[in-house]
Amino acid sequence: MDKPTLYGPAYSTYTRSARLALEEKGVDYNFVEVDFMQGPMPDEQIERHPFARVPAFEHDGFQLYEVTAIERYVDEAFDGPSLQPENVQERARMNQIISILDSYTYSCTVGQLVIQRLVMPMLDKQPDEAAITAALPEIATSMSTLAALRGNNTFLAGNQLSLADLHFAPIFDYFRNTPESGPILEKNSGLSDWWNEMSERTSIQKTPFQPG
Ligand SMILES: N[C@@H](CCC(=O)N[C@@H](CS)C(=O)NCC(=O)O)C(=O)O
Repeated sequence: MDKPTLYGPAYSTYTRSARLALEEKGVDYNFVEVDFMQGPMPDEQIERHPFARVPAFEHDGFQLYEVTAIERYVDEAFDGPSLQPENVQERARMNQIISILDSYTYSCTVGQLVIQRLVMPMLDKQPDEAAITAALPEIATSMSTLAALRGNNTFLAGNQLSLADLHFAPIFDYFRNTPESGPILEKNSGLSDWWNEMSERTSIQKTPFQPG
């Protein structure tokens, strides 16, 4: 079988989630950087992903996009530790958390706060403070909900690492670097404990947001 290939920028949260799954499984893969920050989404990427998003994935001629589909494929197609719990309730919790992240958390946390607070200054643009203020209530709800669902477990869906952790970690890694995270994490210290555990993992350390 060929080595799989992942297409996307290192700075993308969803690309990093797919990389984390590949790293945790111990899969040897090609990583092709695709930039959409300095210009429009490249045509080659739109051929791979008709909705002009990242990441995209290819394995043995099989092409796939949508990050949760990629994560599950990686978990199921390759040897290595399972990233989806056997226990049906833990698996349902994992699926619930991934759905929360995609439906609510990503857009307010990355789409609003991170873009405005961290990315706009890098592009020499002013952050939209009103957009940040408007995003904060849903971010607070997201973080308190995720902390409560984790409870006293080591990981988000139980005591086994799962795709829920890999889906959230890149979002959290940006979030924790915004000043707005301080008061929210003070109230949800379980998420900081979770990150302390996650940040020790080789997969996290091997997938920095800056290509290198
Ligand atoms: N539903 C897609 C969402 C992917 C997505 O939104 N990726 C972001 C980067 S993390 C992106 O491509 N942004 C480019 C844009 O919105 O123009 C998936 O699950 O893969």
